[in-house]
Amino acid sequence: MSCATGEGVRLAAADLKGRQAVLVGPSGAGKTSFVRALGGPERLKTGDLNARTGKGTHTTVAAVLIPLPGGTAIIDTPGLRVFPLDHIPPTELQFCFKDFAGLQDGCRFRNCMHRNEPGCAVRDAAADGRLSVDRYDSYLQLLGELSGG
Ligand SMILES: Nc1nc2c(ncn2[C@@H]2O[C@H](COP(=O)(O)OP(=O)(O)O)[C@@H](O)[C@H]2O)c(=O)[nH]1
Ligand SMILES: [Mg+2]
Ligand SMILES: [Zn+2]
Repeated sequence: MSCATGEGVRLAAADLKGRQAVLVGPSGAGKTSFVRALGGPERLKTGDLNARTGKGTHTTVAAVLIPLPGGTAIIDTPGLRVFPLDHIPPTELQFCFKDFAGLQDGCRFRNCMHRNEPGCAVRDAAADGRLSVDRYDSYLQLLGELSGG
């Protein structure tokens, strides 16, 4: 859809009618423009396109709930460059990976972190294709970040 041409805006508005929705996405994606296109208040600030990058500039500073005509409520959020996960304890990160479910039961150690422990069923699953290697790598990378290294 495009807020500049109006293409798709009515379709999206119909989808949202009477519902409560949250807009998330990178800064400059056009979230606030979309809220305005739906009939949100003019005072909502949209960013000017950065002349160099052609991307929008960051203007929404906090999440705000905006009631719209027709019973729709929309929550506009500031564009997030990073989505912090540091509220997740490293030992619980594995449970955020739904495709790990059931695999953990096969690990030799009950408190296995699925890194380089012997007898790790999650690592085995990634090795023989039952688990996506990309997903396993994402897990290891996030785990490294959460463990501060
Ligand atoms: N070409 C084009 N520009 C858009 C569209 N939607 C938003 N913009 C422009 O992109 C910039 C950032 O928009 P904004 O709504 O502030 O993005 P936000 O950071 O996601 O809230 C502004 O200059 C908008 O005018 C669109 O559909 N097409
Ligand atoms: Mg915005
Ligand atoms: Zn394991």
